[in-house]
Amino acid sequence: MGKPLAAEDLDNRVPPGQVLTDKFPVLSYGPTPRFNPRTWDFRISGAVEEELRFSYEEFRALPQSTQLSDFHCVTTWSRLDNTWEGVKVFDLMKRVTLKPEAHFVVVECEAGYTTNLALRQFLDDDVMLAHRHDGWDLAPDHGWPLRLVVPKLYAWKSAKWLRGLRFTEFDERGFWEVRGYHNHADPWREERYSFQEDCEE
Ligand SMILES: Nc1nc2c(c(=O)[nH]1)N[C@H]1C(S)=C(S)[C@@H](COP(=O)(O)O)O[C@H]1N2
Ligand SMILES: [Mo]
Repeated sequence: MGKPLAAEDLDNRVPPGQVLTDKFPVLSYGPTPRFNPRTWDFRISGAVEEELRFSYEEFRALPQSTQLSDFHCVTTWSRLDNTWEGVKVFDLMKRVTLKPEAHFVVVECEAGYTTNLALRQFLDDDVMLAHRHDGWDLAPDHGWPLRLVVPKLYAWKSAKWLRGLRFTEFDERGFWEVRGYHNHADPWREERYSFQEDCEE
């Protein structure tokens, strides 16, 4: 990383209980899937007026953006100032007409990994479908060819190896959210574990 951050900046950037790293650890449940550009597609389904399917070429032709953001894993490492390149959710959603009952999204990945977000979190202007990180194509272990980046939430919501989005009326907990992790995952509130949800109003 570049120059060291001043202490007051660090307080604003590093959520409670997190430790900084310059490395980029790999956290995956299960093996890294193989990517085949001829069979890969990206599907938008559920509570939408028209379901959509993008081939790999069609997806790569979507408008590209670059964004800088921080990344916080619930296992307590945080990596600041990641440069992500890809498609902003804001731009992708110009192609999608949601039905009025769409309130949540299930993010669908290779091998059955999923994660869930409320629409308000998903449509935030820093959420992105990224294919590059810090000037390089994503490494296979980091989600090549496409991953979600949700900077404001713990990183298990930043799903790797994306294949689609399914919009829903009701909230459906994802892979880690049914295995003891918090449904909302706000690192600033240390929303780590699902048992904490019982103490909230
Ligand atoms: N498909 C999929 N996405 C995933 C995971 C996973 O196991 N499978 N792990 C999550 C977790 S717990 C974290 S911390 C981040 C880690 O991303 P990285 O391996 O690129 O650092 O990816 C998230 N996205
Ligand atoms: Mo994680």
